[in-house]
Amino acid sequence: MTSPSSSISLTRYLIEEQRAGRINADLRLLIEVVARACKSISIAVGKGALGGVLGDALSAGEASINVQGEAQKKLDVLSNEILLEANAWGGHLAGLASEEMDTSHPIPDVYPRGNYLLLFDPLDGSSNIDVNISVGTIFSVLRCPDGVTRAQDEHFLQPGSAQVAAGYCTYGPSTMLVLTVGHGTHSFTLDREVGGFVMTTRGMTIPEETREFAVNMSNQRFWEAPMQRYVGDLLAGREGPRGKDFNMRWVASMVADVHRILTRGGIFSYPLDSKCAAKGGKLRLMYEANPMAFLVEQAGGAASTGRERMMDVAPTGLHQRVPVFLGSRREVEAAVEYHRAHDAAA
Ligand code: P6P
Repeated sequence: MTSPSSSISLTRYLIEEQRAGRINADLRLLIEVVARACKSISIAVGKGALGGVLGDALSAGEASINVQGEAQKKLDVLSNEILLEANAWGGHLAGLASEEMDTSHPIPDVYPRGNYLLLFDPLDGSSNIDVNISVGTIFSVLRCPDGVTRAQDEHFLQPGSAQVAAGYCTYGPSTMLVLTVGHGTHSFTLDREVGGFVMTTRGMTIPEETREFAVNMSNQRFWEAPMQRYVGDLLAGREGPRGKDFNMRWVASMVADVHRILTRGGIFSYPLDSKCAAKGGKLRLMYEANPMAFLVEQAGGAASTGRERMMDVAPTGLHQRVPVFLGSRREVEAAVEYHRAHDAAA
């Protein structure tokens, strides 16, 4: 059920979730802090060229390269710093992990620690920032294992099913926070005059069927055979085995593509290809695929590696990469079936 509710602020929603016993005070504080950090990132992103924050980050005059081997944008570094600073002193976290940092980041000893672990991609799709295309912040929340006071990397390696909250903030024509605490997926729009997030949709719901797919077609010749067949049948349209025509969208900003799918349906895929297979895929499990999988499943959709439910994957590394299929449930199931049939024949 999707119903516009413009009168409920994010704070009110979180207080009502706490009153209902679905979250505790520390998790409520954590989400409020992340939302406040996203407002600061939205302001920095929104300044564009006027803010002097476009282009590549430099370190000693050279392009700064992160643990992913990717050139960092100035806004990547700034967004990461905003999230680190915002979450340091609240006493709700035992540690943080970021796409932009090689290892997990402990809460400084001068501050109290809490029971949660926060993982994030501070500015996903940042290669689009210089051409003014929507980008976003993705975050995932796990419990810190009992008895652990100084979280290390291995404490973050929990399956997506262990997430207690997940969300993203998309910096587009409007700034929207999309959030789940395990009881539906809900969207909030930033009211810039008030300076707060206001609920836009309670209970986002992904249609089970779709006629729209999102994939980077330039990788087609590098895909595995089942992916070649699956997309080939999509492109064959109504004369082909699928019996209907499909449309394609690819923003190359996961937050923007997933937001469209949460809003009107579709399937998003970044499958294995021979270029990224050695790394396990392109997109990262812990702070891209898992939080998006949680949001999508809570909206009635599905998320898979093509061979395994995304949130069942047992992580082996903080920056582990995985193939991704997510969105309209019946379409994800169709894509998975192509992989199952291929593997069974092999
Ligand atoms: P490609 C952005 O760099 C990102 O991590 C995702 O946001 C996006 O879906 C994907 O990579 C785009 O990858 O190969 O199309 O540039």
